[in-house]
Amino acid sequence: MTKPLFDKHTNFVVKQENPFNGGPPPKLLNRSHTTPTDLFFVRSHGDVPEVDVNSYRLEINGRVAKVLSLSLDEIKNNFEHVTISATLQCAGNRREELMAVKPILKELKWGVDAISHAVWAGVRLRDVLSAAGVESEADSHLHIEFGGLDTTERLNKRFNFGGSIPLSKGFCSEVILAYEMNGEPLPPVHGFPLRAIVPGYIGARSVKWLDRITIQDEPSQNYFQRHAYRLFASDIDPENVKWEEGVMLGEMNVTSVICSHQENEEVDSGTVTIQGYAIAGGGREITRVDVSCDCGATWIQAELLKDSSWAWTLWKASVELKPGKHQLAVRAMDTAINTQPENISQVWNFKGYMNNAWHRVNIEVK
Ligand SMILES: Nc1nc2c(c(=O)[nH]1)N[C@H]1C(S)=C(S)[C@@H](COP(=O)(O)O)O[C@H]1N2
Ligand SMILES: [Mo]
Repeated sequence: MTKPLFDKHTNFVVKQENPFNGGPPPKLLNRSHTTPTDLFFVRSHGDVPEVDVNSYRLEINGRVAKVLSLSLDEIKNNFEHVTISATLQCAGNRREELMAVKPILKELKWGVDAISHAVWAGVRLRDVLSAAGVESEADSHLHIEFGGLDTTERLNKRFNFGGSIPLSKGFCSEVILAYEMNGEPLPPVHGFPLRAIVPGYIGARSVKWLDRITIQDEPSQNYFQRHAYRLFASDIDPENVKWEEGVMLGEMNVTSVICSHQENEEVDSGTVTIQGYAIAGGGREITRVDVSCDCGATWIQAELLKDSSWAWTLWKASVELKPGKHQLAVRAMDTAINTQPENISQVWNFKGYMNNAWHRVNIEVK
């Protein structure tokens, strides 16, 4: 087997080469709380831009008292260095299950692998914004637009990737501009030299190859804010869609996934250990993970391996299983007692986002 591009692990599953997209095999995904960088999933809408760090500048403009243009060294030297342990999840994670219900066109078929965890280091976004004279209280109604150096084509136009978050979120201490990932400089495929990390939000807002921050009255006009990454009802399709009516996605929802077993896997009877991950959006924490071995008729509580609020919770449960077919299922609950819908039909939408139905895996015990 040839090694995938961008220094990825030999077992990294490439979903698309141009632009490069892929993720880790589920069984390797929850082997450690922090995903090794060479297994960390990649979601890119355009080619990885080549950046000359000597001429690189981050521009901060729009509704600021002082426009800034910062080199990477200025970012590193002028602001406090901070680290945050945070999980990134794409809004398209688990789209494959939605596609099995009804086709979804022109979107990547993510299994449970569009999620990973890393320790990021950089500077707080709010420190940089404060240097530009942005005020958290007076400006709390504004939005922060992030622009990337990569380009992509949609609706016959070529443009840079971008998106935005409310200014109130941008002033939270967990939101950083990262130049390190797992103790190393940010690799090219993950956004070198600088990216936004917006924990608790869909991955799309953690803009890679970041070179522009614009403070503005409204959310970004970028395609990836105004068309893509909006959630529509199940009766909406590409023919009848009114783009402005979808919900612009921000915070993630609560979800949980089985990583230890794959569909139709055969296992030996006796003690079976089921493992996976769970994550709550918006900084809420996972309070409980329930596992069923009988299609959801009865449940047992999984053991939780806890970490910080911006991280996923890995979990495990051991069960005694007799020979025969079993449907494993998992559902999680967060601190706001949000839980997951039972059926995939309750969450189907034509862009294939935010699938958090109970995750089910059929196995055969021998
Ligand atoms: N500039 C830029 N930033 C981007 C993207 C992109 O295509 N271009 N993809 C976004 C999406 S949809 C996700 S889920 C995350 C994935 O981050 P990763 O590739 O480091 O896993 O990056 C986000 N940031
Ligand atoms: Mo994404």
